[in-house]
Amino acid sequence: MESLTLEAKTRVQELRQLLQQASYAYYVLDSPIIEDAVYDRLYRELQQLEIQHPDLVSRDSPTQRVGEKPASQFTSVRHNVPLYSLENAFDVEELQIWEARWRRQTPSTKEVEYVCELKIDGNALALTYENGILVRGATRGDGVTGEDITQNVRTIRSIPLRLNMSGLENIERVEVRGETFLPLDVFKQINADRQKAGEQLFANPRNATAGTLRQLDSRVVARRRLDFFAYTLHIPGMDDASIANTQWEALELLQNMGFRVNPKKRLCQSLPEVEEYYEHWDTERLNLPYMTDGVVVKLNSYKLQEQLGFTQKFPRWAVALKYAAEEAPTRVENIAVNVGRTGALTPLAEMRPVQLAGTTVSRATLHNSSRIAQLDIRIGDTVIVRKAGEIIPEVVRVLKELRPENTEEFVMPSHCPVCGQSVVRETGEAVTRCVNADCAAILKGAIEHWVSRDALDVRGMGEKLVHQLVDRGVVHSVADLYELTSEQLCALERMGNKSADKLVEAIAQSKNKPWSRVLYGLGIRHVGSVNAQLLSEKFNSVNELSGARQSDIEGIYGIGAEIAESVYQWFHIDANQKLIERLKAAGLQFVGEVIEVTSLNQKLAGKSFVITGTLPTLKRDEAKELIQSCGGKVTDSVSKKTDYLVVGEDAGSKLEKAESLGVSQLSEAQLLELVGDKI
Ligand code: 1X8
Repeated sequence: MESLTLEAKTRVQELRQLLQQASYAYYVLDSPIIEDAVYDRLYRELQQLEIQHPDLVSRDSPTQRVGEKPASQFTSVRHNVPLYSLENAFDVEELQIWEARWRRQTPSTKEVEYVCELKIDGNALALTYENGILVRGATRGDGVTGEDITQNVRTIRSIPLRLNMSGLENIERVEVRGETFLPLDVFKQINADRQKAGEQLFANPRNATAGTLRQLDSRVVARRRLDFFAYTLHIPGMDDASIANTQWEALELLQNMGFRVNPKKRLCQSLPEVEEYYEHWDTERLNLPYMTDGVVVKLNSYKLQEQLGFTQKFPRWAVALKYAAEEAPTRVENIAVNVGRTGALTPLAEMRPVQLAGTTVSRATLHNSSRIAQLDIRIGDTVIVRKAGEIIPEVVRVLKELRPENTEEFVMPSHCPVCGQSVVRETGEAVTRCVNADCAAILKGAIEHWVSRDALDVRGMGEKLVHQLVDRGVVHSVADLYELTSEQLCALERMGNKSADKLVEAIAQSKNKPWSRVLYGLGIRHVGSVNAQLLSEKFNSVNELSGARQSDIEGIYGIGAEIAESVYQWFHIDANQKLIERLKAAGLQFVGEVIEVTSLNQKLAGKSFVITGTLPTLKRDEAKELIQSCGGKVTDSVSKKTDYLVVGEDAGSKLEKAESLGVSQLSEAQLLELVGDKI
């Protein structure tokens, strides 16, 4: 028995070490060293041993991350070192004022170094380690006291349960501060699940993180995949120069101890360099898989930090340089209804204009009536609007505390606001549609799509012009475009002889566009440019596609049942067949060019690729063309069917997705090697 226990003990230690290394490689370094399945097997072996030998269970065992039964409440804890908040600067000018101020305080200081780090939009955590073991995790609270959420913190995979203390063996206590956050894809998934379950949605990832941290049931927390970046290290006696002299060194130390430190940090030698960093990340941060709301600028030297000290609220040696808000409150003055190309009725909030991320916003999409009901948005409400990247602004939530008495609920109209015909909402669908093929709104949308860049690319045919043509009854179908004369166009507002001639020419030019573009231009539901390409390759003419069975269409790699059904049905509507006949007569391309095997190099045949990030030499289109010319397929999103992810600089969420699915990655150089002598 004795020796059996000893054997078990050795094995347990071995397993823990291996699992800990594997999990560090996976969660902190982003570079797995063993297969998931192998990890699972070793993990289960450890779990079994711990069940058989309960005395061997220890706090730092990888099995202790799964969460425990619900706590009844959290207890308050006083922080060993208070957590300060940061003073905000909202532009470069305020940053300069900040520098001038600290310089006045230490007039003899000349050249300095600044550490720039991204300001993660999450929740601060204070972690305490004793003899290298995590003993406490607490929320920031008011900075002096927070809540003990150790059980929950243990479930965060990128927080080490045991630190690498080599070189720090004599240190008893370590305090680490950092930001915990939900990656954007996890946030979206959580909200999608909540929507399905009819639960209230989280307004943003930070609220979702806060909500998760305050979960009393740490098993729920464990499922939510929180992540963590460490940024501050406190060691009693830290001023001992043998440990660290600067913030930059502290970040390195944190990394060596086993923490994830945000890799986008930069050591700057002057304020203009800081400004450059701030401007660079203003746009680049939108490609990151997590939310950031500014840049934290710190004086690198601990000695200087100590000299400057703290005000009542903030350290004088650091500042948060924030980006323009992407969320703002405003009031809904009306809810209008827009009718799109597919006939979908989209409610639009018309709001009091508000500054958002540098632009004025006065309208936001409300998506559909279920979403309005779910958020309970009424005309007269004060709402929070958000703009994320290039996406159209949207309403995130209602400030119900500010709701006046006379608000008005929105009712989806029973008739199309454009053509007046009855609208349809199919059971199980969120969308209400106008199904009148002659509806002016649908026609306008269809023409705008037809002339758009990725379709027939008719230059000079903008939205205003299309509206005039439809409103004046000059055009009733995209086919009518090909009968337009210069004289007809001249009669329109702001249209001279010359531009009219040019436009007629541009329309004529579109007849040379290939069959795949024509197919895309038809605007069949679910047929975007990628699917149009796939379909046009399989069916070399409209006649072939039109005569295909639904199962033939669905047989194409990358085309699912929903798409196939939509295509099949579209071609079985009389009006659509008539449209094709007219467009054929006008001279548009409904037959593909015979695809010669331009390259005997079909090394990528049957392989599916996704491209992400900026490649060192090839433009994205060039890489795509190269892959296609070698028989490979390029799609926009990573799935289990993806064979390779071609990765460039600053790759975003696609890379994470690929990693989680175990999709192979290629650099540009590896791609070029794969296609060999092709170029
Ligand atoms: C808050 C944050 C800091 C950092 C990143 N994200 C934050 N939200 C950082 O220093 N890298 S520092 C900080 C604070 O001191 N309140």
